[in-house]
Amino acid sequence: MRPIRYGALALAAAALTATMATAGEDWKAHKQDLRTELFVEADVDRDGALSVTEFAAVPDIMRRRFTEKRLAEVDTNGDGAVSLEEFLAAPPPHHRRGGCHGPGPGDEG
Ligand SMILES: [Ca+2]
Ligand SMILES: [Ca+2]
Repeated sequence: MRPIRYGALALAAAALTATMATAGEDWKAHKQDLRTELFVEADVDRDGALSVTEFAAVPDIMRRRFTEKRLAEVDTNGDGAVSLEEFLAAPPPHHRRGGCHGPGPGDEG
């Protein structure tokens, strides 16, 4: 059995922790960017704030974006529509990574 070099092990653990922290920060920044995009799209009158009407439209915008992304995945021939063959060939949304609750870390568009 090889002797464990704790120095190297500690360095590897520190590197892994740093990598995970960076990935976490990247994900946070990515999520923040998506939320900012959502805000900008919802702010229809461009006054830098969401009125009740604009704020109420946020779930619809999210749903539309999810649907567009999902359609693009299922539409394998890229004609902008889902044929019966494409529909039947696609796994149901809840079988995908991230499920029906949207993308998680590592799910890139
Ligand atoms: Ca506004
Ligand atoms: Ca198609």
